[in-house]
Amino acid sequence: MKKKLLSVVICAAMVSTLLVGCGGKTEQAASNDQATEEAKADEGGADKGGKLVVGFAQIGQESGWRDAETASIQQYAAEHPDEVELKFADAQQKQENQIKAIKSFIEQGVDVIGVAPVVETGWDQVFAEAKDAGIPIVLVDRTADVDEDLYATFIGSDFIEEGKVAAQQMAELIGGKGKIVEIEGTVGASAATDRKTGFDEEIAANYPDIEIVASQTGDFTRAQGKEVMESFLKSNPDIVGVYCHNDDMALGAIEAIKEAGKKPGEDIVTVSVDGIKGIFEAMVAGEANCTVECNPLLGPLFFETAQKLKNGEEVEKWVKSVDGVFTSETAADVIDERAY
Ligand code: GZL
Repeated sequence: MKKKLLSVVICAAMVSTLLVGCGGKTEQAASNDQATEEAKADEGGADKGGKLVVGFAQIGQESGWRDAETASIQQYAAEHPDEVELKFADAQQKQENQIKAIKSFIEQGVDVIGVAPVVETGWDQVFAEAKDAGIPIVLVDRTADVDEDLYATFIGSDFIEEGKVAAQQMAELIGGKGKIVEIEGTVGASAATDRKTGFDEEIAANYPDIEIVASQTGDFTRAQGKEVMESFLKSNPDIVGVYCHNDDMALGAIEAIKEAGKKPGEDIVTVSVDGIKGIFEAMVAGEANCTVECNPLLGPLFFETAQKLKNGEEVEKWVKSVDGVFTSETAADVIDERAY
């Protein structure tokens, strides 16, 4: 239907040009020519009509953070219907579904493709297809292990820094000594790999009396975070802290700690990443201790960046999010102003 509309617009523009006759063209005819040329430039592509048409291949709904990011992207599109058209795909945590979505966006001839790569590897071919089609790829909230010329930019946080800050917070909470455990994010995801690197290297370099006695993936979900913590508590009854690569897993770990008859936030302190509302509620309740923020509200930045790319403007290779750190000391003061 949209393609038909586009061809009608092109025909109408051409007919009006012809009606003016072969002599000097009126201003209207000239502007119709321009419209025809622009429409032709878009021929075979999505119905753009000057609109920014983007495809976004989202990972899924594994965490509160992910839901907040999805809402931010969809809300921006809903609030700017005359400027942007969003084609959104939820991959249910499967890379093959993200790849299928990207291929479909390429066939539809979108202007820009956004993707939150569920894992770092396996993207070279489909990104090369997008490049061959002249469609820039924007990596959002996770990076991919590909040549830099296969994507336009990465919009997201510094996960290594997040891990380093989490280690410093943990050390402060346990007085620089004791046995702790680590619950990792999705295996192969840049956010997990780098948060682990940042944390483990900081502990090894500066806190010789802190021992990470166990580390295992909880796949960024609350349910798996609880399961992993249950097993950790059985095999390590003397741990004093748990570091989780996201708040959802920390909330699961807190449930497990309580069911084991211990006090989360006191007997076992918690440090996690994201800054979702649920962890602020746990900190206010005294059951969690610290969250390192990772801003998910990337919708506006994503569309602004996509528009720059459509306009042929240069963009930074890494558009870094600005993140804060929040503890149980200040949680009650800020919880009401939290946007996610
Ligand atoms: C971080 C993002 C991570 C969040 C998790 O940019 O990729 O994925 O920290 C989410 O909550 O699952």
